[in-house]
Amino acid sequence: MRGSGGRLRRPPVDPTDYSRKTIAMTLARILAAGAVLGLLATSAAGAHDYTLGTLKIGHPWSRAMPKGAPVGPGFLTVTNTGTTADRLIAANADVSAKVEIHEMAVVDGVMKMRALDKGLEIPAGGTVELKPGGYHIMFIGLKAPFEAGQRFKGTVTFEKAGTVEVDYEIEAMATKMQPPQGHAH
Ligand SMILES: [Cu+2]
Repeated sequence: MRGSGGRLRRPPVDPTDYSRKTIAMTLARILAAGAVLGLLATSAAGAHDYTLGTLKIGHPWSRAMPKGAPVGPGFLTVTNTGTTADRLIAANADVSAKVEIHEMAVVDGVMKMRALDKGLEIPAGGTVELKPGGYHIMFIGLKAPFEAGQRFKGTVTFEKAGTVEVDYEIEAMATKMQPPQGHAH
C-alpha cells in the first residue's frame, strides 16, 4: 500500500492551509470593499451619470435649504439618444412626503411654479435640463433639512424607459438664494 512507509502524511485538514485560505478570502473582501469605496469617492467628487435604455441621466443634485424650508428642489439632465420621445412622469424619494415635477414660468410679471400633470417631454435626440429657474423636481414636505454635502437616494420614472434609482448630491446654498417665491404649495 502506498504511503504506508512511515512517512508523514498530510492530516486531512491542514490548519496552516486553512488559515492561508481565510487570509486570502479576507484580503479579497477588503480589496473588493476598497474598490467600492473608491468608486463612491470618485462619484462624490464629480459628475455622476445613469443610463436607462436610451436615456442618460446626468448629475442629479439638489440645494441646501434653510432650516424649516418646506420644499427642496431636485435637478438633473436627461439626454434621449433614442428615436422616440419619452416623458419624465414621476420622481420619488423618502426625503419628503410628496414629489412633483414642476416648471417655472413668469405669470403677470411674477415667477411662479406649477406642477406638470402630464410630466416633462424628453424629445428624441434631445436634452432637457432641470435646473434652477426652470424645470425641476420638487420635494414637498421635507422630513429633514437638506444639508450641503449630503446625498439622498430617489427614483425617476419615464413613461417608456421605466424607473431608475439615482443619487442626489446636495450642494451648498447659493449665497443670495431666497426660499422659492410665489410657490403655490
Ligand atoms: Cu417647485
